[in-house]
Formats: sequence, structure tokens, C-alpha cells
Amino acid sequence: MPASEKQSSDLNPRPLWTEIGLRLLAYGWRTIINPRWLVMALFGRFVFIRSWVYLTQKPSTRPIGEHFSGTIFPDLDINQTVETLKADGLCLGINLPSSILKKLLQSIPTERTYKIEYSYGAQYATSNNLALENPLLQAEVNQLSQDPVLTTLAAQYLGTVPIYSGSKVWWSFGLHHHARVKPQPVHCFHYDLYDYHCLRFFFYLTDVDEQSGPHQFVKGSHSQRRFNYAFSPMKACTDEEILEYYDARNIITIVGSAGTGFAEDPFCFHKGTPPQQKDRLILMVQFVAHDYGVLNDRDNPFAFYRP
Ligand SMILES: O=C(O)CCC(=O)C(=O)O
Repeated sequence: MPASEKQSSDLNPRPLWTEIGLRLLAYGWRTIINPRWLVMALFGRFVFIRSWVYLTQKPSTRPIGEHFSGTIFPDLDINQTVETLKADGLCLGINLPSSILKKLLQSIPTERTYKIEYSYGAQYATSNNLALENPLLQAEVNQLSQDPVLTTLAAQYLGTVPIYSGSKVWWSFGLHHHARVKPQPVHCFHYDLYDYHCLRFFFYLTDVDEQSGPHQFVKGSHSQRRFNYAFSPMKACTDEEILEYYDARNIITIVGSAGTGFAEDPFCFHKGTPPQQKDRLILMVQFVAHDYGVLNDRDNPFAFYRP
């Protein structure tokens, strides 16, 4: 099938029973390790419970406007960014300086390794996350995860001392490699529940236009939600379901040159669109408010298991 004929129906959420089976496996494992995680997974879906946890947790005492020496984001307005994040669940403009982008790219293998999978009678190109064990890449990512501006933003947004819970770097391959793109849960609008409050920083490491898999995001969907979302085992929705409830103007497509960065609350609905013409390389750095010991990518195989 030519890339241009790819049907959006390929990208619908997983069937209910597959979803429930996969979820029970991951949930069972996490609950055995830390039952407090199950309490969060059940109750963290309710906006009023999230607000209550926010108000009752130990506040961060980190002052704004100090200790920013060594940051790579000296010009970022912390107050403005946190306000935008609280209102929209998203803030653009947290861009990597070109020197850091260059160092990151130098530490990432230029070879784009993808695995070919056969299913539904078609070939798909998929990639695993790039190994952060590469010491050069790890050093760059560590620097980002400890950046005083990013950690202050996380402290202010999460309302408590932020815990760095992991990073990922991955390629999304374009349809030019193969005729079809493997339907992945991240290609549907979904939300993620890593904690009552979580903040992610994303950085594009390649130029991203409409054709190269831009990230999409539903502005304000961290606070404005249908009540029944909290009771559904599905964390994913079709585009049609999203458009039934949210105004199309709230769907933000993030395009930008390599280095473009943004902060996002993953409780908002978001997705990665499948790249058409060009591959996309992206880095994600994640902070949470509580450490359950099960959602850290260093500790376990299900850490970044998707909804
Ligand atoms: O690849 C993307 O832009 C989306 C990633 C995503 O949905 C996620 O990490 O939860």
C-alpha cells in the first residue's frame, strides 16, 4: 500500500481484551513490588484526587530565581513557564542550545537500526529505545536531568521535590522504509499515569515538520476531562472521540527544527503521529512526585510500558 494511502483506522487503540490482558500483567507485577503504586493507578485518574494529593504533599522549598548557575536554559522564564504548564499542560520554547544538541547527536550512533516485524501480512519498521548505556549519551542526558532550570520547573509544577525517573531516546521511522507503519499505542491519543503528578521534557533531535511524525497534544486535557475516562481501563482514544469532547483548536501539533523542546504533563491526551517522509529522533526526560520503585526505567522491564 503506498504510504499516502495509509488508513488512519490502522492506528486505532488496541482491542479491549488485548488491552485488559497486557494491563493485568503489568499491573500485577507492579502491585507485588509496591502496593502503593496500585492505589495511585486506581485513584490518580480522578482530577479531584490529584488536586487533593497536590495540596497535601510535602511542598518543594526550592526558591525560584537562585542557584541557576550552570543551566543550559538561562533565558527561560520559570514563573511564566509554570503558569502556562498549569493552564495548558504544555509549554513550548524549552529549546536546546545548539552546542548541547551537537554533543547529543555526536553521542548517538548515526546508524539507524530498525527491526523488521511481520504481522497482519505486512512488514513494519520498529525501533527499540536507544541504549542510554553509551557513556557519552548518558553524560549528556544526566546533565539535562540535573539542570537547575529543568529541576526547578519540575519542582514548581509537581509542587514537591521532583524525582528524576528516567529518560528515553528513540527513533520513529518514516513510511519511506516500508509500505506501512506498525500501529503503536503511542500513535493514538492517550494519557500516561506514572504518578499523581508527572512532568516530561521532550527534545526533538531531528527537524520535525508535518511529515516527520510531529508530537500532538490536547491543550488543557489534564484538567478538563470526561468523568468516565477515570472509570475506563482504556487510556487511549480515537481522534473522533477526542474531537467529540475537545475543540479542534486545542489540538496542538508541535513542529520545529532539531533542538526544539517542550514540557508536557502526560496526563494530558497526546500522541506521536507516524512519520511519513522522514525519520524522527526524540529525547524524553521524566520527573515524578513519588518514587514507587516500579516506574523507573532503570529498575524494571515495564517502566515505560504504554497504556
Ligand atoms: O512519540 C511521541 O511523540 C509520543 C510519545 C508518547 O506518546 C509517550 O511517550 O507517551
